[in-house]
Amino acid sequence: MKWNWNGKIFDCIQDDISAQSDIDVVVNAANAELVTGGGVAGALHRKAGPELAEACAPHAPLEPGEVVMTEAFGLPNKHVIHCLGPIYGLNNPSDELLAKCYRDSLRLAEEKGLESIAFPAISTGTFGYPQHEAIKVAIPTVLGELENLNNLKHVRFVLFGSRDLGDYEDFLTDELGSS
Ligand code: AR6
Repeated sequence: MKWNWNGKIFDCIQDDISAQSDIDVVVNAANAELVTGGGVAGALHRKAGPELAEACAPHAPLEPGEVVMTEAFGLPNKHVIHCLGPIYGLNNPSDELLAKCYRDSLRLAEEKGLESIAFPAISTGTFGYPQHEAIKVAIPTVLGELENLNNLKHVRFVLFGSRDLGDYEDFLTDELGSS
């Protein structure tokens, strides 16, 4: 589904985050060492190739909530923003750290003059953040921050499962109305 809201475009789709060819910057749900892994990090590093890990190395280790940007190499995007989401119940306060990931990713993209960004559901896989709790942080944080930004015009949420997609669509419809 797709929404137009205050001159910005939001959409959410069920897809692979490493296949977003119409998007300037994709966000990686990274590990602290900024190396390949499972889930989102594995998909992005595999498609980008080994140069991505080389470009990441000087930035490691990340602290929970921290974000950094690199080139995208073999990915069909200009850049990758790597963020370390909180491990649910271990890195506290998890909601504030998760919000920081979304907010600082948007700010970094804006500073770079980028117009479109795609987010996965950060921390909701290996890091154990319940999806219905994470949505309540992710969407309001993005909507609130985007009002302050000029360059960024398009935000995409990329979900892996159909149930996750449905949850995002329901939440965005409640916030923004029918698409
Ligand atoms: N495209 C979009 N979403 C995906 C993809 C994909 N290719 N693969 C999984 N998801 P996770 P985290 C969904 O585990 O919880 C890694 O191993 C998945 O269903 O990738 O932040 C790293 O190395 C889930 O909803 O990220 C770290 O150690 C969401 O993306 C650790 O896991 C996030 O799942 C990071 O854990």
